[in-house]
Amino acid sequence: MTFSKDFYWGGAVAANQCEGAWNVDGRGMARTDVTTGGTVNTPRMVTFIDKDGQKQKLPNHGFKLPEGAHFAVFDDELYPNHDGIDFYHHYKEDIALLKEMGFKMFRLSISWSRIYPTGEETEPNQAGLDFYRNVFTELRNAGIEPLVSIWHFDTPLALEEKYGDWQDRKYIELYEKYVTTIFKEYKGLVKYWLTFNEINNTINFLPDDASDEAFQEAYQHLHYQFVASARAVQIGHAIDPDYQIGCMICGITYYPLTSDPEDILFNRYKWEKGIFYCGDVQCKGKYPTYAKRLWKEHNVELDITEQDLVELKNGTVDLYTFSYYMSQSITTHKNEDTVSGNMSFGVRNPYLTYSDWGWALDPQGLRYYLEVVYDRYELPLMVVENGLGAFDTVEEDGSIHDDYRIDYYRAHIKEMDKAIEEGIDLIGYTTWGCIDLVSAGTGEMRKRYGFIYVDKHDDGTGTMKRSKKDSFYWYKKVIESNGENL
Ligand code: BGP
Repeated sequence: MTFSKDFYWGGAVAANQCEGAWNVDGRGMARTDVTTGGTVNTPRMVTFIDKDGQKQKLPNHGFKLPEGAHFAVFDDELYPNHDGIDFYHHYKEDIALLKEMGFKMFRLSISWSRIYPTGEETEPNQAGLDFYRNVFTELRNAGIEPLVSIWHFDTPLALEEKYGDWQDRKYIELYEKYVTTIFKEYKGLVKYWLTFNEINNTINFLPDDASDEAFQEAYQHLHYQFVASARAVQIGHAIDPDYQIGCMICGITYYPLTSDPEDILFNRYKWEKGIFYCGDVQCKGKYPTYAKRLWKEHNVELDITEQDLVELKNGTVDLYTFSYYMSQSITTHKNEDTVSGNMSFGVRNPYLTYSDWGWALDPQGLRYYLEVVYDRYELPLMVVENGLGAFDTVEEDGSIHDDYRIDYYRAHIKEMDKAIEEGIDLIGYTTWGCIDLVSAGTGEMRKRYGFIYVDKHDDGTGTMKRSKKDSFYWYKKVIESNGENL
């Protein structure tokens, strides 16, 4: 095996999906707090009061608050994120379990609205700062390096209501204030930071036939996030030159379904729009040549200042990190053999099998992705999400035999091993949802990823008790043997 002795084995979670405690200790509401539960077949909804004072719900994906409306929580709806798995009150117990598995790194996110409840206060919320200080200290004491996502989909709700979804330049200075606070506060406790989780989702999950207006908003949203990210890198390095600050891209490996040159070109453009556009700006510090083509396609005209371009240039990231769950096959041909499930838009690849949620199981796609992005950026890489969302069965004696999950990880780790063997500088692997948590895409608990089971169910019941699945013992051995014992 090729993993270096200081390879960061670990796992990952996000505040909005695990913390719960959504309205305690001065935390403000976040965008994710107005999202109801869904299932693989029914979308998550966003709840709000319309301009006539009526209760309304609309699908989360592509949601835009209508004129004169404001967000609201309705008592008769279930909001799984409100409880999460109550990591807020269980973090000591959870970190002890991660330590037992031998974790070297734990990826988690800070909830912006715990630090600045509406995003616009001048002073941060002390209780929020204390919570993360306690968590990071607990991790350090357990010998686990924190990897901190600064934004994981949970913009303070007050900002979103006032300025839309990153549709205002004001966001840049508010994000700067937030990152300055946390970079100073956690100096010496945290070294690795990620500016925006899956930043490319904004453009990648927009359907090709969306309106010009939707594309205009998506590209503008991204531009403000790019500048905010670049400012964060500069601020972070000024506060602590040792800070390692990364981008985080939703990594999907796209394949052309046929050898028709139209498909080959379509596939190339898919990579450019969906994957490279964000990585290129964040790693190379400038918009790529093909950006002009992408903007022109939808008559996009962006608010970009000369100073913004300077910021992008000066704020390139130190690391390229990404999530990887699946590949997708795409074609320009009419093809009815599509895959249903959440976030899987592709046509069926006859050479692959699919998860219960319709995600293509493709470990080789991970190696392909690693090779492509390393060649392009030559930056240290981390796979910061990877995993199998599956139904788990608790046996009478409490055991959980999740061999399917073990097989999934084994196959992906083997491909990472090959990539390292080739010379790719892969420095870490944090598996997604190492403790069961609420699904971001569907809001379900039954879509479980963890090595650690949490007794929490989709109807809101459960004791929150933690228990170890078979994969817990397996991953412990993998880490102990530094990837030898698979
Ligand atoms: C990524 C997100 C995570 C996460 C994961 C799995 O898109 O960064 O927050 O949840 O996907 O997706 P899901 O929860 O829909 O299974």
